Amino acid sequence: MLWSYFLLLTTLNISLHALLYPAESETRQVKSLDGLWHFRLDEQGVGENERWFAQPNLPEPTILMPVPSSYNDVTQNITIHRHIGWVWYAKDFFLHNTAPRWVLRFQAAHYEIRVWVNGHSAVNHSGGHLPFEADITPFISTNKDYSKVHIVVAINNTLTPTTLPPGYLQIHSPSYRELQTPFDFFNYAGIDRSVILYSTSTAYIQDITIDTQRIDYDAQHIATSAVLVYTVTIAGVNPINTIRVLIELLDTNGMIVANNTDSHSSLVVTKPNLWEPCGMNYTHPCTEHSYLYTLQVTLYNDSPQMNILDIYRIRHVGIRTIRLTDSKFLVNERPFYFHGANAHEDSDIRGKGFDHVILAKHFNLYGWLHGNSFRTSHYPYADEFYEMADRFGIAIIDETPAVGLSATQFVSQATLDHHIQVTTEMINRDRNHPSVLMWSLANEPESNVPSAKDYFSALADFTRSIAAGRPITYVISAGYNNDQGIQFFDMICINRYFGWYSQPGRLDQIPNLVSEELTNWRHRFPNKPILMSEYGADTVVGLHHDPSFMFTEEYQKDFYTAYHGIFDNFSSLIHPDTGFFVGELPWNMFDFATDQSITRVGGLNRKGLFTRQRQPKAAAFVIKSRYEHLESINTNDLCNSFE
Ligand code: BDP
Repeated sequence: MLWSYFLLLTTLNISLHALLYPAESETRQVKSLDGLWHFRLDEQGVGENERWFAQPNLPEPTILMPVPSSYNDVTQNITIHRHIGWVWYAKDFFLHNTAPRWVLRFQAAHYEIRVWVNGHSAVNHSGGHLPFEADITPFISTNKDYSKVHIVVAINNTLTPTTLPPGYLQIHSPSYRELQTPFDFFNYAGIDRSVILYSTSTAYIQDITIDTQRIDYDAQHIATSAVLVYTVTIAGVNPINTIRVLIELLDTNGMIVANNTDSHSSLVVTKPNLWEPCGMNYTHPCTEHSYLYTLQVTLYNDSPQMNILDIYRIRHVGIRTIRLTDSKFLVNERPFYFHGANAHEDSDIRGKGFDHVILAKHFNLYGWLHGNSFRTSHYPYADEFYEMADRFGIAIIDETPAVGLSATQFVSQATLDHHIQVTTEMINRDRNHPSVLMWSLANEPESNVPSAKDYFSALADFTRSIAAGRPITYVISAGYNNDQGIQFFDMICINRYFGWYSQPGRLDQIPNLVSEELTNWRHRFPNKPILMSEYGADTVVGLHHDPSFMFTEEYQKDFYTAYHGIFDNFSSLIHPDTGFFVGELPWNMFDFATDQSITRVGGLNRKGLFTRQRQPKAAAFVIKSRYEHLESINTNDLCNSFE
């Protein structure tokens, strides 16, 4: 069956608007609802029938639970750790009636969510990892100076064959229920990102998109001008011609470098400062900042007074282009080489809970490692990661939560619908971040089965129409000769574990196997650049053996070194004329939590270059010195070859 994505779009009611990050301005107030919330399990799943949302307090027993955080590892209670099903959260606060419109925003919660405000159903959402919000103005009293607000949230972490990621509930006995997850990370749940209340005026800026359309260069490859195209969407006003809009682009000194008064048009910037990815010899180190402009959008009343109604600023506008040739990944028309590491949102106690300490450490460690890129394996991360990546010039491959797809999913219309929905939500949220260089639509699907062909063809067709100038890919574990879907995508990203899952202990086998693998993929797809999107070995910190044995720090070092020589043979950086290999992303930057199993000692995947506490293993120093070397490779002489 050939899926018709046009039909899907019309029938699906996909939200085509981004949810602008809640930012304070002269016209917008932002209030954090983070902190301790009341929390309880609902093991029998009775809360909704018993109308817990309509009661002044959740029925006891409740405990206090931090938000944001996954709830699983905060207590000493194994029942909470491994709970499958509904949990409830509640919080009370006062809201001063200082604005005409209040929006309650969840940066993410996992997985199925219902929200009530003062007893009214405010919003339902399916899927972790992406924001959702509700205008709660109708539910708060406006006849006083303040309102008392009672929020109740019910969350169910049960994954099903049609959720993303999928999951399979096994009921072995009434006391032994198990959620089988076809992916290798713990299914953390709860309100794991911030909860925010923000205000807008009645007429407000609903959405902004901004993309670099072109950059012109002089003979020295210095940018002489750039054209940015943008769209501003306005809501809450009728008729629209009573409103005026002013769009201004500000440099880092706050000087206006371009402006316009159309809601959908372009900005021309002369002598632009480009956003550059870090860690290339022609750019900056990953500890220093890339150039970011601010886009300021102001909404006025079309009256002689020109009253300001709303102001919104995007502070991370980067001027840069992306283009793929058949063998290179070009950023600003220069070859870019991904040398970073994959990660997970994962840390002690918090699980997948967002935390500024973990965020700052994340980027400090990429800076230390000279790591210029990461993939948001295996789901979109918190917005703050993208803002930091924009700032430092760290490249992101932004990934949907479609991990663990098998033949069952490829024949499910519900899965495809949800995959399209989640891809749309991710692109809408992240498209204005210059750091996002590529969309990855799935990790290791069972793409060798025949039904994968139509599924990925439909998904690629749909995504191309909204890709905002980025190439699209998915990450492959299937073989070069049997993958059915990547033909519809732009880049080949392969995960390979020679010397670990295959040929265990045989480091000597790695070079030939890697070489054969890259050659075979190239032979089948001579027009698509190739990236090693995962490779790695579990390593117990402090375990040593000479000669190197699996799980020791020596083995992890030797494992990586065995791959690197071959990468260099095919590198598009080292061999500008013949190379087609555009990057390497070890698995993983940090040890991370998984289900308990006989292959995961202490419930951790230990392939981190760093421990879960962010301390380096010996291999981190090997990777660091390799990346310092890659960063020093002179590509200046290449800069004009692609114009
Ligand atoms: C890869 C998966 C990744 C796993 C890794 C591993 O993409 O999610 O964590 O294997 O087993 O195949 O370490």
